[in-house]
Amino acid sequence: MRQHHALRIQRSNQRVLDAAPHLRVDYVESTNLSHWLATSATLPMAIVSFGSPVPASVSCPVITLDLPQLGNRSDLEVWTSDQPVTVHRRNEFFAATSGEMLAGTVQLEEEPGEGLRETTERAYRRLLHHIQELGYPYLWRVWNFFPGINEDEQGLERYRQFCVGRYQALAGTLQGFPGSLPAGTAVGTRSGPLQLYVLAGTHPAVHLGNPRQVHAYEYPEHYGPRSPSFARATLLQSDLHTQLFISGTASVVGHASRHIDRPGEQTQETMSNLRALIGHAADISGAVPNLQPSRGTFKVYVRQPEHLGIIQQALSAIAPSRILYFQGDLCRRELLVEIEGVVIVE
Ligand code: 3EB
Repeated sequence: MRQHHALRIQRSNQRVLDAAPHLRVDYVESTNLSHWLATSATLPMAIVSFGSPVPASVSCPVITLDLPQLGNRSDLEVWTSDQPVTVHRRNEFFAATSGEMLAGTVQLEEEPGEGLRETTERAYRRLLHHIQELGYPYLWRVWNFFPGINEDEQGLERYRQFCVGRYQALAGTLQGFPGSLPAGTAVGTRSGPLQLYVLAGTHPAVHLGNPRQVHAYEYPEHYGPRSPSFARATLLQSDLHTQLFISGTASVVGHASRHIDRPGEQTQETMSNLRALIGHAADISGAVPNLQPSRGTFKVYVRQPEHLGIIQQALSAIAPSRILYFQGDLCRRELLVEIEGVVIVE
């Protein structure tokens, strides 16, 4: 377990602050962003937009995904820190650091004559290079977005091409691979470049498997020539609390997809997976499991917008303000719903 950080005196106002920064994830109605930031005690590290505009005055990395939000809402995902933030720009790489954590993004167009596999390998190599150079070599959480995820590219589905490129960049470079792989999400957008964004740190986090699932990085070859390089969740422990970053989680038990063509049942199975994962995380961190959604935030990717109602119904235990729904394509054709989140385990 990590030690508590030394207390630090801030000269300006003589307040005593803990030097360990804490990441907050909030969903903010897009028209309310300026007011929210102006009145927040925390500083922006990154903003994820699902199509709504972000004021140009925002100086942190902004990632805009062509991922339509469902349910007549227009939210931004806002990551903030309770400690000072510095931004770093390096061509295609843009990051913010705060103490021991980094939020960064690499966005690469797929060049003509280059396959998604090569673009992905290039993106990951650049990402690793830049985070290592800045002193934040440990991947804590990764998100991946690109269009046409289920389309064929030169005889292999684009998701599988992506998996090969990611594997090629990480397997030889990431110390401790595959046990050091972070929690991940990979979702298909309607359009846009390959977009990666990450949370990384100066020290390692703890990466977990799901007791109900095979590690994705040990999926049999049937699912693609290189298995997907991600953990089921990442635990970040600090003096304040323990945060569990949960990967995109679907109706997969063992390694098999369950409940083909049944969005309601897929959602229930996914919730069983989430409960098992959170219970496992609580065991490992010695905490009491708290799936009380009041302390968590969730994003739900829905393949077919007409399934929104039945999926929402299956998730009615989670407070609506803590859960966002998007139309996104998922990495197996038969998967209709995928849920990721950040939960406080205490
Ligand atoms: C699964 O369990 C669903 O390739 O990074 C979920 C989260 C999935 C992340 C990835 C894939 C990824 O296999 C698919």
